[in-house]
Amino acid sequence: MHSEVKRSVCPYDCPDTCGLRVELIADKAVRVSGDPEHPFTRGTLCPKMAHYERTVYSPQRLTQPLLRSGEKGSGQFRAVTWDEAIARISNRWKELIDHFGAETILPYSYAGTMGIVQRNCGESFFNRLGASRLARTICSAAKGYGWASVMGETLAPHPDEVKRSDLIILWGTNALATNIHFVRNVREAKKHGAVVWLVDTYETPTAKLADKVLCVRPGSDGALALGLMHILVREGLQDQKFLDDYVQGFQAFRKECINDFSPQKVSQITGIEISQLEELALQYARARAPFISLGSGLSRYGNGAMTVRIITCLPALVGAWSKPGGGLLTSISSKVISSASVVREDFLQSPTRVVNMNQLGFALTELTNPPIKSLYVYHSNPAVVAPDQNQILKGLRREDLFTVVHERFMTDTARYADIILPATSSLEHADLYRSYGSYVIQKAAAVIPPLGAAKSNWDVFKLLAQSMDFQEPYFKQSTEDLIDQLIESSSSWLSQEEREKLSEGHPVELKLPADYKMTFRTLSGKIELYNPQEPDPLPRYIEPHGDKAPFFLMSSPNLYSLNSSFNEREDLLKKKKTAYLLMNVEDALVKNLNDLQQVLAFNERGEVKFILKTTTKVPRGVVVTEGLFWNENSKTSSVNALTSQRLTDRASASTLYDVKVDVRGGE
Ligand SMILES: Nc1nc2c(c(=O)[nH]1)N[C@H]1C(S)=C(S)[C@@H](COP(=O)(O)OP(=O)(O)OC[C@H]3O[C@@H](n4cnc5c(=O)[nH]c(N)nc54)[C@H](O)[C@@H]3O)O[C@H]1N2
Ligand SMILES: Nc1nc2c(c(=O)[nH]1)N[C@H]1C(S)=C(S)[C@@H](COP(=O)(O)OP(=O)(O)OC[C@H]3O[C@@H](n4cnc5c(=O)[nH]c(N)nc54)[C@H](O)[C@@H]3O)O[C@H]1N2
Ligand code: SF4
Ligand SMILES: [Mo]
Repeated sequence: MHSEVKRSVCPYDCPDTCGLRVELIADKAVRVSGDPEHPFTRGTLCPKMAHYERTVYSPQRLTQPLLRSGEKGSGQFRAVTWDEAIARISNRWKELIDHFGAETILPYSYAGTMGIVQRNCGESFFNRLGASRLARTICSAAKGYGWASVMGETLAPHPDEVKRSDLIILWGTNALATNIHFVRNVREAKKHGAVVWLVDTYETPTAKLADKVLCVRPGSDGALALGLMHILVREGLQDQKFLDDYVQGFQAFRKECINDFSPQKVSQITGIEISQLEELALQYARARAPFISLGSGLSRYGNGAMTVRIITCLPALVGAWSKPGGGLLTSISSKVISSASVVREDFLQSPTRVVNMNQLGFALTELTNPPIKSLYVYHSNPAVVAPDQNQILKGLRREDLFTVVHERFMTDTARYADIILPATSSLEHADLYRSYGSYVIQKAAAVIPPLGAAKSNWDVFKLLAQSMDFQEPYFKQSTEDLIDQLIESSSSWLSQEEREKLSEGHPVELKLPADYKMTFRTLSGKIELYNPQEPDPLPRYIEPHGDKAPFFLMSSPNLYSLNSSFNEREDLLKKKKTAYLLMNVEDALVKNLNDLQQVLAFNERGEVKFILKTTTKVPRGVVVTEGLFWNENSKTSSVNALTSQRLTDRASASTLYDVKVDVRGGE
């Protein structure tokens, strides 16, 4: 039979944003592969997306609107038409708005799809409605804040820069699982002799890539960075010319921030041997072009923003920015395409209440004036991914909470819905994608028709707008119209020809100015070790929150899933196996626990079953689990039954790794 190939883009929350080739036979996607013409990902995909068609055509896909017919959470539903589902939602919302005001409605969304339109279009609808707003800070807000407090809006280094580095620090990033195309660049640098250090809380799978591994005590990386800077300044290895010309506040920083972070003190705080501190500091200072790739893990602590702020000072001390191959890459947030035209802040009649997404449990059970009476969840699975699961589930069980979930699958969140709306997969709707790991932008058209009655996020908001009697012509536009406006808004960055290429679905890479790495977009025009805009103008080490329990709990990503996505896939679940808890062999001995026995990790918030794996790759006092499971397939709570709703020092982000537990054997 005749087959054709169309381009698409991976929609998931992953820095790589791979270009896809979708092979179609009679409107059916039969094979998904990498697009060799994509400038960054160049034709390879991760194991999750290599069979994306299995997700798209999964027998578990939701294909029609459903109305709850049993107890909340029982998973019993009956099919209804779209007309009935939408009418029920808008009627209920109108009643609730009359009684409580529109802020009684809380939208909850995050990153099921990273497409600019489908990810953000709900904001325009809820702004117009006057609903509560959601602070979408679960992932990397503190990391972004820490970077910006030193570098402002300076453009991040291109990911190819690392190929020319001779000393690479992979800092709090399990890149072999989460950023595989960047790893390819690191491998290339290694071929040319680069030395790779990994700084993490345990020997992650990425340790395979590293020449040296430093296991740091969770939440103490700020002290580590201060210690490294102390040593290199003690040795007089700072780049004084660079500091004089391009950096604000080095003398004050030297005197007040790094002076008393001696190797002895830092070793005590971080658990790292003095000799290792000295070795890394000297290698970093003497490298021709040192490069740091900074992950988000270390920013998800009570001191997360400050930790990132301190680490971001490091390259300035050695003038890494002026060297081809040097710098620090945390995240690429190109301002080339703004989402303003789909967020429509101008629809807000007055500033509405903001609810933090990391405190959903609190919002559903304790918030008043007005209480949350309706929750609308789309492209997120808060019952599994958000902290303090038990309090969230308590909220979701409330009989008086009207919950609507727009989803592709029967997730743990969807189980608690009063109404479920079926969502399209990325092959069934159009969008425009920018990446946070490269400077490539790409549009993807819909390449197959929607499965069953599934609809895209924007198409549902259009129906809701009509049913809520919104008159704005804005809500009559097609997804294509919105994409065209976004592309148009990039005219100061992209030429006419580039915009045409983009409209036709080709990947387009932003051309960076030759001096972009040395153009510091801060208020002072310099790198701001001293930042007078900050409540504390100089960075200082602060401690993480911690808990009163013996083990720090790391819940890191897994190669075979992405947050709670891909749990629908039998093939990937088989590889992911089960929820293991990795523990140091000596800790297990002291606790009288055996390899592969069932254990319970617990703290004051909850308890979760795991299969114990004893190992020497995890230091004492730390336990690790990799990947999130649906409660339904793991038959236990999500690891987030243990995490807390506490927020970071700045930017109100999550503190998902700043949590301690105890462990015991048992059913
Ligand atoms: N303990 C712990 N918790 C974590 C993390 C961790 O490392 N440890 N990681 C955190 C991080 S970094 C993040 S970013 C968050 C992520 O949290 P979420 O953004 O909630 O991510 P997912 O679990 O992938 O859930 C996305 C859901 O969106 C659905 N979906 C996909 N496409 C569409 C669409 O087009 N429309 C609609 N309506 N639905 C769609 C998918 O089926 C999926 O169920 O989780 C956080 N939670
Ligand atoms: N396969 C796969 N890919 C993914 C995801 C996934 O779940 N699976 N998630 C996606 C998402 S939403 C995101 S945000 C990105 C995240 O990608 P990155 O931000 O690059 O971070 P991760 O690779 O998640 O790794 C976080 C690491 O931080 C470590 N860590 C925790 N606490 C500390 C600490 O105090 N100090 C140090 N030094 N390290 C610490 C953890 O052990 C873990 O190895 O990856 C994306 N890609
Ligand atoms: S999840 Fe990441 S690595 Fe995998 S295909 Fe998507 S963008 Fe590429
Ligand atoms: Mo994330």
